[in-house]
Order: sequence, then C-alpha cells, then structure tokens
Amino acid sequence: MAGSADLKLLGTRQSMFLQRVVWALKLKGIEYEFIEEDLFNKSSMHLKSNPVQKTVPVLIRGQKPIPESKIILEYIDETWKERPNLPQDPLKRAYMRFWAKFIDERKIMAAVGNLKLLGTRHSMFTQRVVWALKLKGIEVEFIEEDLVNKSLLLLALNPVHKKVPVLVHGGKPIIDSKIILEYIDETWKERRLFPQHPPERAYVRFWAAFIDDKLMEASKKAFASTGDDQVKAIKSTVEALQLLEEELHGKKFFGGDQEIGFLDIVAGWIAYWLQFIEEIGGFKVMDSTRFPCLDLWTKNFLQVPSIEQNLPPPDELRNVFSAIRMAMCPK
Ligand SMILES: N[C@@H](CCC(=O)N[C@@H](CS)C(=O)NCC(=O)O)C(=O)O
Repeated sequence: MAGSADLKLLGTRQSMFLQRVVWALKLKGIEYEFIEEDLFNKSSMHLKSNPVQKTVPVLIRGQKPIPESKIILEYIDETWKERPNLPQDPLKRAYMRFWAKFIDERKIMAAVGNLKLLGTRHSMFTQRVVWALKLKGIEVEFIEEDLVNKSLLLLALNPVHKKVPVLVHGGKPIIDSKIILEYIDETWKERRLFPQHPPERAYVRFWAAFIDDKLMEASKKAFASTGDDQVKAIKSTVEALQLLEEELHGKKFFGGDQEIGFLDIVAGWIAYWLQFIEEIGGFKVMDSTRFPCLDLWTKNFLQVPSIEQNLPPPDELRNVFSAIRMAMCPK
C-alpha cells in the first residue's frame, strides 16, 4: 500500500466533507490513521492544525496540516499520482474547480437556505411539522428523504440521530418534531399552538412526552412482535390509551374546545396512522365503545382542513408498514 506511516486524518465520521477525503485515499490505496474529532470539544491537535477555520477534515502529513476537503483532494492527487482523480489539462482542471466550488457554495448552501423541511411524506413525525406550518400559513420547501439511502444533507444536518424531520431555518437545523413545533410557535407567533401560561405549557409537554414515550413505544412493540410479547404490548397500549381518554374527557380537542394545538398535533398519529399500524400488525386497540372521547376527537381532528389536506395516502402507508413488519417479524 502507498501512503506514509505519519499520515493522519482528523474528522467526524458523519461529515460529508470528511468522506470525500476518505474516498480519495481509499481509491488510491493510501494508508492513514483516522482521528475522530468531537466538534463540541475540539482537541488541541485539531485547533493547532486548523487555527483559522477550526473545521475538519484536516489531513496531517508529517507535521504539516492541510485543511479544507477540496484542497486536500488536490493535494492527495498531486502527491500520490497513481489513479489520478483530477484531469491533467489545465482548462479541464479550471472547469472542475469551478463546478466543485459551485456545488459547495450554491447547491449545499442553497439547500440550507431559508426555510426547508427534510422529511418523508409517510412519517408521522414529519407530518406534525407540516401541519404546524400549514396552520400558521408558513411556506416551506419540502425535501423528500429516502430513509433507506439517506442524503448527505440529512447526515450533515442531523449527524446524531440521522432522522427526519429536520427543519432548516436560515441555515440552522432544528431537530426532533416536538422541539421543532416549539421552535415554530416561538418564531411565528400568529395562531399559537401552545398555551401561554407556564403551568399549562408544562402540562402539554408532559402529555406530549407520554404520547411518544409510553403510548407510541407500546404500540410500536405491539406492531413489531407476535405471541405473548404482542399480547403484553397490546395491554400496555390499551392502558396508555385509557389514560389519554381520561385526559381528553369533556374536551373537543386536547388544546381546548375551539381549535387544535400542540398536543393534538403530537397525538395526530393516533387519529390516522394507528389504524394502519393495527391492520398490518394484526391487532386492534382502538374502538369507539372503549374510547368514545378519542373516537370523537379523531373525527373532529381529521376534519380540520390543514390536517385533512395533509395526510399520506393509505396505500403508501400500508406499503411502508408492511415492509417494516416483514423486516421485524419475518414469516
Ligand atoms: N423523536 C423523533 C423521531 C423521528 C423519527 O423516528 N423519524 C423516523 C421517520 S418516521 C426516521 O427518520 N427514521 C430513520 C432511522 O431511524 O434511521 C422526532 O420526534 O422527530
């Protein structure tokens, strides 16, 4: 193998800029030592090797650091000449540099421009954000993600969880649907989704956490299991639904009698996705006799225009859930 024993590459594994350098080194069969950096706690080697921009990747050869992915690619190509990646002709090299600069500055940066939402149409978490934006009349550019083949943009914006939804506002990513809902409500104050008083705000946050952590987790287990495990998970789902039924008692919406709010949006998957989770998972928990308040709430919630007009098609959901169930419970 070519390369040098003192070739070090500083970076973070999720970074698309790091991967460019990894690919170039691999293509040329060059050995190197990879040093994972923590961008929240930059090492002294990192800060010393790129004191100007303090970014990674940085390639260090001997004692000499080379920062910036595109500059590193050129350095690699000029140093190890086997399997050249850059054209030899100066005009073609100039064109290549032009387009490489364009891709970094215009394409990636444009994608993280004003207000974008990375998500998938079938995702109940993504849809929470879509509904909130619609209710407030805010336009967003929707970027459909393929979760089987996640985009570099998603990995760069949400390197920790690599999940959708991600809202990008003014170039800054906001992650996790419930956090995004709070962000939206704090940023665009028309048509408030949250109550105004701190105790009520704390209260809706509590129930939102209950919906995701208890009810959704239990129904996910019921969906992804069979036999005794499924029976146990169904029981937990019903118990959680019962608590929610009691919470809703006497109200049209979780957010009050007039209009839907944060908690209705978080609970929205119960009104629509749950029926497909039940159908494909082969179990039944919702019924109007057992949960009359939730049943009525479902009907009212699905009639709200911003919700009704923004639901994924049933067949699409059936296909998605069938594929997941098949992967989890193959038979
Ligand atoms: N707690 C997160 C959950 C998001 C989530 O689980 N998103 C799914 C799509 S429905 C995802 O991106 N999955 C990709 C993966 O797990 O790799 C939120 O509320 O935003």
